[in-house]
Amino acid sequence: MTSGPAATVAAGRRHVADQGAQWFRGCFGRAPQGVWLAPGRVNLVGEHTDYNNGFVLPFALGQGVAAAAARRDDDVLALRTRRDPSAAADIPLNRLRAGGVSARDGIPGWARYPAGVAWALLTAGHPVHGASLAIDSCLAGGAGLSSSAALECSVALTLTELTGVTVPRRELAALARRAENDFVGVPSGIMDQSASLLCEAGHALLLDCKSLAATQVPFDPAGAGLRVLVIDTRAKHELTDGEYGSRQAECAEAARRLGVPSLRAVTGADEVAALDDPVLQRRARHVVTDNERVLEVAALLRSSAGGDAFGEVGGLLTRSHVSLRDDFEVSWPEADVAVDVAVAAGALGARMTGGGFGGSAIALVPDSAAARVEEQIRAAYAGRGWAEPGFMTAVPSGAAERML
Ligand code: GAF
Repeated sequence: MTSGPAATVAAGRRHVADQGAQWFRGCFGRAPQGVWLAPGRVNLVGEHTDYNNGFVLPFALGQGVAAAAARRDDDVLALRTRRDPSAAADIPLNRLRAGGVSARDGIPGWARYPAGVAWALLTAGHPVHGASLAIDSCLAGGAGLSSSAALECSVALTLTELTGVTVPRRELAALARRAENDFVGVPSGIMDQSASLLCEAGHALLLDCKSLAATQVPFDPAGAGLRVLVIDTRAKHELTDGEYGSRQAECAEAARRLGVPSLRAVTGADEVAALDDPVLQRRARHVVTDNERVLEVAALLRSSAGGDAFGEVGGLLTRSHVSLRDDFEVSWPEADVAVDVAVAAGALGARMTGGGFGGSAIALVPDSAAARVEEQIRAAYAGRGWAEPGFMTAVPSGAAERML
């Protein structure tokens, strides 16, 4: 029998898929035709760079969202979630076809994501059949681990496979993002959906968000006696609260004033000195330097498949956090404390991950220091009267897949 992190991930995914199938039977009184699971992600480095046409380096988690589903004859999308059984939605597909963005009115918050995916597929000219979907998840919501994109991607795969159409995964990622931007109304970039649909086990995904070229970069912390510790800071994160959108607007304004199509075109941090607004200068400096850090981390991982290079990788992660804290100003006190304490307790590096203002931090930690890092972060939180943080080891895992 195989053991180790990959086997644990496979067993965990199987468990949530089985649970989803059971939940489907309870909701709809029959067996599902299949169960599809899409993972959340951790972003190793490259934050707020995706919507600036830059570079990102996420990897897929073992944990994700499962959609158990079967076709229906009545052209209705019937949506249920085990997280909130009372928030059921039965949506006629012709309402989505005709209604565009206003079709979301009256649909419960969580169900806008799957409804938006059906809307995006239909709008792009792909057929969508009526279907019953029962959603289950082993990924914490609001922890900055991309549970929304996991939901979108599980539904995108479910609806296309149930209908028997093959949509290339990059196009599916773009459609899932469109659902989130134009139907749900959250202005996210392309990173999370790409990670959920394109990552490979044992790798991080180097994504050029301008050309959309995706390269698998070997990433095996366990092989080097390390782990990526995810610290759920318990500060809830929401992309809809306006700060994310205002950072996008500032980046667009900085690019406009620099006379470039996007901040991707700025290749040296000294070029941002031409901006006389100090806030725009800081925002741009973060984007330019984080793009550089992504390429440096990817090169280090490739050069020695991790091994000796992890010390340098750690340093780059911590510098990314400092840049997000001081220049981009999207970190939050619980993340800053987690990062400082992790590094002082023996982590090679640490940073917030995801959009910011709440959610999770990550730390690259030697196995021998993991217990100490956790203990000291716990103590630092308790000393400040904060809620106890959550910990898990993130295993670089494969993309969305059919489970049953
Ligand atoms: C969120 C968004 F959804 C991503 O597109 C990305 O911008 C990220 O924040 C910040 O790097 O996860």
